[in-house]
Amino acid sequence: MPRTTLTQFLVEQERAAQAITPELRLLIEVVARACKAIAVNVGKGALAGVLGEAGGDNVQGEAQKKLDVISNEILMQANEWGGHLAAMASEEMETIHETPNRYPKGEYLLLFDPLDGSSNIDVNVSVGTIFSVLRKPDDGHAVSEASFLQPGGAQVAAGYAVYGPSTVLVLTVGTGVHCFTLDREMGSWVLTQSNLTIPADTREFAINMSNFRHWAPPVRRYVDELLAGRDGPRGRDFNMRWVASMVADVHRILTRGGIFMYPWDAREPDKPGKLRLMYEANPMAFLVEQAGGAATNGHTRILELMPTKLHERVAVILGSRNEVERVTGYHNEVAPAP
Ligand code: AHM
Ligand code: MG
Repeated sequence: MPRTTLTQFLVEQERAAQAITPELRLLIEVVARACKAIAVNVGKGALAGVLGEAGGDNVQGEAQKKLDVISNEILMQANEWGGHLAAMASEEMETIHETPNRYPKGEYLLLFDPLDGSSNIDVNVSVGTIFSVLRKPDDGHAVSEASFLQPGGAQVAAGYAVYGPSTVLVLTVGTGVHCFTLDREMGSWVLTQSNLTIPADTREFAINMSNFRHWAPPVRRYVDELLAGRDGPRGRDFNMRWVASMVADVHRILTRGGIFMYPWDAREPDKPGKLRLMYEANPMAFLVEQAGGAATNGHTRILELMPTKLHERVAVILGSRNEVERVTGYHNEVAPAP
């Protein structure tokens, strides 16, 4: 069987499915190439002196790791000259980065979390890159932060890479979810699974249980019922997994089902959640819905939320449809969607 590379796949999406423009194809190829470079750096670890803290904080007040900074640089440099982007935004940068005037400007906007799960870097557990692509609004205005403030439903492509035992790239352009594995010898992404589908039911959940006391009653109720197992109202046992890298947790769910939650909690009541809407929740919600799953903030589909700022946070509940609908129902019983 001949192998399908990412390039072939994208050309087919452009030609036959007419799902992408040549510019979007270039954009995705450039992001995928940057992910290869990040994989090389992550893989060298202590040998290249890339582990540990960078010595500063990002815009969210979180300590940056050296690899956060390196990954951000790789994605920025790879993307700014190709002529496909109007601007970029990143978890690691306070404001947007416009394509410099010395390069041609394109019609797309790229958002990314360059290295998600970075608390896992130093302990050699899977980390990854998450990205989301929007079109610059055709409103005659120069690109600005406001150009990025579009609901997740407007994404034209989204994906993530996981730097794990193998390096994978999972992608959607709105025609299902497809998984590519990096052939390290050839240096190419090879299609290894098409049309990933999340089963509607599951017996596996992912949540940071140490926050139990801070959760809202609907989340406590749901998790209590899971923990009660076959003696409780669900009448069956559930298993728990928590990698603390969203990329790895979502990849498991896209592979074999499950529910992932990082719900609102009372630690910082003014923040709706820990995870960021525009470059974590939106791309993952697009992928999960494309695979037949569901993604809400407890009340509303994530893809329908209108962002008000670039680094906005959001509660996230995603994965197997029947479980997500159950938790969302528990929230809406207590208080209907605002
Ligand atoms: P990061 O983007 O700074 O790495 O933070 C996001 C990560 C997610 O990958 C993961 O699901 C979550 O934070 C883990 O949080 P916690 O350490 O509270 O369990
Ligand atoms: Mg992250």
